[in-house]
Amino acid sequence: MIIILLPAYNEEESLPLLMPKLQSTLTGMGEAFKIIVCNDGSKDRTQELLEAYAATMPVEIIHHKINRGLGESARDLFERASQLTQAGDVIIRLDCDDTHEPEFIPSIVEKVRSGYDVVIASRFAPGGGQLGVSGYRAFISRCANLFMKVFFPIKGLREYSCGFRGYNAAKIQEAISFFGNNFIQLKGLGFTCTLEKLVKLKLIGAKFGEVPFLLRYDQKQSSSKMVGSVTTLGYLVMTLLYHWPWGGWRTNIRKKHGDWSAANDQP
Ligand SMILES: Nc1nc2c(ncn2[C@@H]2O[C@H](COP(=O)(O)OP(=O)(O)OP(=O)(O)O)[C@@H](O)[C@H]2O)c(=O)[nH]1
Ligand SMILES: [Mg+2]
Repeated sequence: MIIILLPAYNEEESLPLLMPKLQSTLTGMGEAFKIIVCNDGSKDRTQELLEAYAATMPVEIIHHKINRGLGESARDLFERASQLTQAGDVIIRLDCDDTHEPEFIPSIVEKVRSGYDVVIASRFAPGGGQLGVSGYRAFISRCANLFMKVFFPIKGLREYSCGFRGYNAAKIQEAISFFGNNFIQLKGLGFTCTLEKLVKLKLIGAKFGEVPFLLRYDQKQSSSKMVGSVTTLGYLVMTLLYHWPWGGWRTNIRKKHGDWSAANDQP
């Protein structure tokens, strides 16, 4: 089975574009699928639209009355997915602002099934790229990825910040049972949770890979919800928590988790 996870906040313009593409791609793959959407206190017609899709597609809605942020939503989505999945299943998380094209899902699923625990849709892999991204934003994104590569090096990875990824469901179940409430710990710090998941999975010996991906920023309908200052603060907090010499994540979790692979800890 393929489980699709969508965090959604005020996405009434994008959902009518994304959902039909998701349906046709997933149906074409000839495998059972389920789409779990977290509608995080949207103030527009997101909930109404999702209820209409749920009548004709295998869509499950997690509804937060109040906007709780991407971290809380990711916690709910991944916990729900880990309850539903079995060994061999693949979890795909993508944005629903119509910049992540579902056409990349089959290559991600194939790579996960070939033995990778985390497969990232990568703008920086050969054959990848981005359309419609301003020079300034592309520069900021490059700097953020460079920062992540220096402080959280993961072998074979060039793309750290893109949320379009596939996960081996069994590894997510392992992560949730190992970390419990702390798999996604940094909740109130903007989009830091996207990097935290990678770091936590690295610490339990996950194998990482990438597939080339074209970010369609030219198709973006909704306004950006990324608050750069809060997310940057989150990255700094996480860097301290990870590298802190006395009981930081790196030393503590390495000690506790026998399978931690030093081979992952290289650029
Ligand atoms: N559940 C939830 N989802 C959110 C929240 N903020 C953003 N999202 C969703 O997370 C995804 C990423 O948000 P975006 O605004 O596209 O952020 P980004 O891709 O980092 O940057 P831009 O595309 O430039 O805006 C989208 O699917 C949003 O709907 C939130 O507070 N809660
Ligand atoms: Mg986006």
